[in-house]
Amino acid sequence: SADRILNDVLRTRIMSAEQAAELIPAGATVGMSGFTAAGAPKAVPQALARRIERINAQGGQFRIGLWTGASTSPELDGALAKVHGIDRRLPYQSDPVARQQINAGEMNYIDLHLSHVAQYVWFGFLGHLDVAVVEVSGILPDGRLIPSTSVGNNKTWLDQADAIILEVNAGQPAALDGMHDIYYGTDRPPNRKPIPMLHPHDRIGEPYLRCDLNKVIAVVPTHAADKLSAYKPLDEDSQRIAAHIVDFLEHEVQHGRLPRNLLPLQSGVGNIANAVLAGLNQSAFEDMTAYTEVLQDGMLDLLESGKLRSASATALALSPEGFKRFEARADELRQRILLRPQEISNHPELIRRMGLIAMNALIEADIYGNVNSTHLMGTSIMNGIGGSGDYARNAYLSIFMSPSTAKGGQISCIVPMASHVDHTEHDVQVLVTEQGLADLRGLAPRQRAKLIIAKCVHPSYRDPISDYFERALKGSVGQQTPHLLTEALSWHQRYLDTGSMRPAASPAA
Ligand code: 0RQ
Repeated sequence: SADRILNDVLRTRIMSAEQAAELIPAGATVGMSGFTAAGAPKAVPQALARRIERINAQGGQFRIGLWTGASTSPELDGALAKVHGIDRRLPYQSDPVARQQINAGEMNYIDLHLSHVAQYVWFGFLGHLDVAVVEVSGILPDGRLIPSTSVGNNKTWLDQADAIILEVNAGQPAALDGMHDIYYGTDRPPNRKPIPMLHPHDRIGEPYLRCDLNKVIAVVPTHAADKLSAYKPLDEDSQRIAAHIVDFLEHEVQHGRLPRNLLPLQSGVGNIANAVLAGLNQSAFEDMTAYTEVLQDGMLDLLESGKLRSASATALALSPEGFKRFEARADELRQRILLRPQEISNHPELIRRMGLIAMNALIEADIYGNVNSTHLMGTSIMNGIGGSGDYARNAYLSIFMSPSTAKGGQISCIVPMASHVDHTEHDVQVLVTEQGLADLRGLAPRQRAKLIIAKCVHPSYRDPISDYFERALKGSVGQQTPHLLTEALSWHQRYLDTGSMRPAASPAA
C-alpha cells in the first residue's frame, strides 16, 4: 500500500500501528475519523487498546478522551471500551460495550448535535485536541489527503490537533478519489459569510483534505474493509410505515405543497429509515435528490434504479453487500455522490434553504408529539441524538417514525409523557407508526393528542392512553398541555417493575 503514499516527507514517517500507538500519551484527547464504521481507523485504535490494557494491568490509569464523527466500529469504540480506555466520549456512539459503561456511570458521554461538534472545537468550547487519528485512502505527492469512505469531522481534527497519525487504507476503492467536497470557507463569528450552496449536488469546496505535514507524527499503511453491518430484512411494520409516508408525500404533491420530484430527502439511521427508502423506490416519484448524513443501502437502491438523481452525505454507510454493489459501479455512481464534512451535511443554513424532507426514527413519542430519540426509560442512553436534531428543526417537513410498540408489545412507543425529550413538539410535524400517520401541522396540543391517539397508538394501548388523556383533560390545572403529573411517567415505572407497560387489567395483545 506504499503506492498510495506519494509524498516523500510522509513516506519517511511510515511505521507500524504499535509504534504509532506508543506516540499517544495517557490522558490525551484524540479525534478519530469514522462516521459509522465507514472510514474509521482500523489498526491504531486496536494497537492503542492493547497498549492501554498492558499499562493498566500493571496498575496504570491510561484512558483517553475520544472524539469522532459519529458512531464507529468494534475495532475502534469496541476495542477501546473493552479495556476501559475511554474516559470522555463525544458526540455519538452505538457500541454495546461503550453503551453499557456509559449506563453504568463509568464513561462520561456528551451527546451533541452532529453539526455543532466542529464549530464547538473551533470555538474552544470542548477543550484542546491533542492527537488526530484519521483514515485516508491516499496521500498525494503534495501532501494533500484523499479522504476515505466518510468525511465526518476529519477536516477539523486535522486542523486542530497538535499531532496527526494517518492510516492509509489501500483497501478502500481508488474510485473514492474525486467524490469528496471539503469546504474550507466556514469562518468563526463575527466573520461568517453565507455558504454558497443552492442545490444538494453543488460543489463548493475541494476534493482533498489539507494537512500540515509538520504535524504528522506517523503514517500507518493498512489494507482492510470497513466493518459495516447488515440491515435487518424489511418487516411488515416498516413496510406499512413506508407506505403511509409515500401516501402522505403524494398527498402533499397533489395539494401543491411539494414539487413532483419532492424536495431533497434526508433519511436517518437504522432499519426503519432504510425501509422507508425501499418504499420510495417502489413509488412513482422520479428525479429525486438526497441531502443527508449517511448514504445507506436504501439510498444506493434509489441511485441504481435512477429514481434518485444525486445524493450528498458525509458517510457511505453501506452493508457489506451494498458496498460490493457500490464498488462494481463506482465509476458511474461517483458522479452522483458527494461526501462532505458533517458540519456541511448537517448545516442548519443549508437544510433550511434547500427545504429538506427529514425522516428520522424515534424511540418514543408522547401524546403531544414530543420525541425521545436517545433514552430508554428516561435514564439509559441508546445511541445519541446524532443529526436528527439538525434536520428536524430546520427541515421543510419533519417526519418521525417508529413501530407503535417495542419488545414484543410490552412497550408502547407512544406514551403519556416522553421520559426524555430530544425533539420538542415544535420540531415534530408528522408522526408515523405502522398504524397510521398523524399530520400535526397547525394543530394545538390537545388536537395533536387526539390525532396521535387515533392514528398512531397500537390498538392494545389505545384504551389506556385515551383514558389517561380524558382524565388529564378533567384533572389538569393547565389546559394547554393537560397532564396528570403523578401519573405521567407511570407507564415507564410499570415497565421497570413488571416488564410491561400494560396496565394489569388490560389483556395482552
Ligand atoms: O432494540 O433490537 O434490542 O430489540 O430500539 O429499534 O425499531 O430496530 O429502529 O434501528 O431504526 O433505531 C431511534 C434507536 C431507532 C435510531 C433509533 C428498541 C428496539 C430495538 C432499535 P432491539 P428499531 P432503528 C440522523 C439520524 C437517533 C439518531 C438519529 C437512533 C432498538 O434511529 O439512534 O436519529 N436515532 N440519527 O426494540 C425501549 C422503546 C423502544 C425501544 C425501540 N420505546 N423503548 N426500546 N426500542 N423503541 C440523521 C442521519 O442522516 C443519520
